[in-house]
Amino acid sequence: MSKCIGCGIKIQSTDKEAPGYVPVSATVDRGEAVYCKRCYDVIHHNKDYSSATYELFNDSKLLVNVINDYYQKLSKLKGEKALILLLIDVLDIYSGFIPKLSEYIGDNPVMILVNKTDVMPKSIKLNTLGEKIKQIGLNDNLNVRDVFFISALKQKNIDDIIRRVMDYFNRTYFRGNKTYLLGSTSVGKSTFVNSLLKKYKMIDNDLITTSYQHQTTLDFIPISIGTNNKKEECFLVDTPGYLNLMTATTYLGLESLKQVVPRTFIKSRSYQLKENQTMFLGGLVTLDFEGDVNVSYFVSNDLYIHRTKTSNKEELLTKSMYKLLVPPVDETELKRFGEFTSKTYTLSCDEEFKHWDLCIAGIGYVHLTGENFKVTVTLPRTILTTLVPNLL
Ligand SMILES: Nc1nc2c(ncn2[C@@H]2O[C@H](COP(=O)(O)OP(=O)(O)OP(=O)(O)O)[C@@H](O)[C@H]2O)c(=O)[nH]1
Ligand SMILES: [Mg+2]
Repeated sequence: MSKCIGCGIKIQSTDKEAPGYVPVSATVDRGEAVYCKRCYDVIHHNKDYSSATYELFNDSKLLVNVINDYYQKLSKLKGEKALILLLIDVLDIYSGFIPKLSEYIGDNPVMILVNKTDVMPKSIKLNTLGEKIKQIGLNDNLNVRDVFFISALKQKNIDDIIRRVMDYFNRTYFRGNKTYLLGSTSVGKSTFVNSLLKKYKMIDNDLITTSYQHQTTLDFIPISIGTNNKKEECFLVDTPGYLNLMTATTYLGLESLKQVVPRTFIKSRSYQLKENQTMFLGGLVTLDFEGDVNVSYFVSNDLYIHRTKTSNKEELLTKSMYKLLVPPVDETELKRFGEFTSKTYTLSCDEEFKHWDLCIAGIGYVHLTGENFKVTVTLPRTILTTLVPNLL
């Protein structure tokens, strides 16, 4: 049974609405790559298929099945000698690690590719981020060898990676001939494969289907990328994304994704706050400040930021939710996130802790400086927030 080259799913001709559908007339083997109807519709008509993901949040059994299915696919890697490229979104470094990954890949070497760096302002020191990211990987028992900062979309630093991959392949002790691209959904794995193939002139147009919607790649897609010094064929394998439940983007509809996922490089927005001010990131995150504090947001330029006196907060929330304060665009989207939670941090800056950075998974970074201040962060419980000193 052949597979769709766009998403990796097995081709079928019985259910028009299910992934993998190709009319019988088109399944005749002409030696060409076959795209299923879902991929065709996404590539040519930018079709919205996100309802499949959002239905999962109404049915916990379906959600568990999807997660189990992911690990079932990953279990093919158990015991295999391979090189792992783990993609992490630069706006999502803490939640981007796949839970329990080391149980599946053992001590195979891992190269971490921090993707989408094209959106980060030049002022951000990526080296400090790199050290943190390596440490998170090591703490997760991954055999992290290198951390690269890349842009799959803009083909930034792709050369360094392919050189390192071929280096692994050519070492005699490295017997496996597969490199697996792993990571959360929408982190840019398939974009990376397309970029690499285009850069080395193996293709002119994208081969694998990519989209800002989630769960685009549905099964493993092995791509031949050359031979090692024993003339064995080497494969780069694109894989389905892990459905990351700790990042905001997983729960957002297409309209909201356009506002939250940066499309161009981020222009940081800075505010000097005095006593008891509240700031909203759309209607998803509320930050209540006490004391004098300088705040800079490294989030999408299209994400609405609003500032008000804390005493006006509740009234504004009631009046402006789904209108001014978006996302969420409506109650259905809000409900996908489940309950909200608040956490208060009492912070000060000095010689040692020059500033603090709050990482909000999938949304970005909030950079805080002040002598003594408090910040209360209210957001959906499921979104991972991490506060670290001197990160950016
Ligand atoms: N700004 C920016 N966007 C990127 C980059 N790489 C990928 N994207 C965008 O991220 C979205 C997801 O990309 P995909 O390549 O489909 O992601 P994936 O990891 O294969 O996703 P799944 O197949 O769902 O697991 C698309 O809209 C891409 O254009 C990058 O380097 N920079
Ligand atoms: Mg993909």
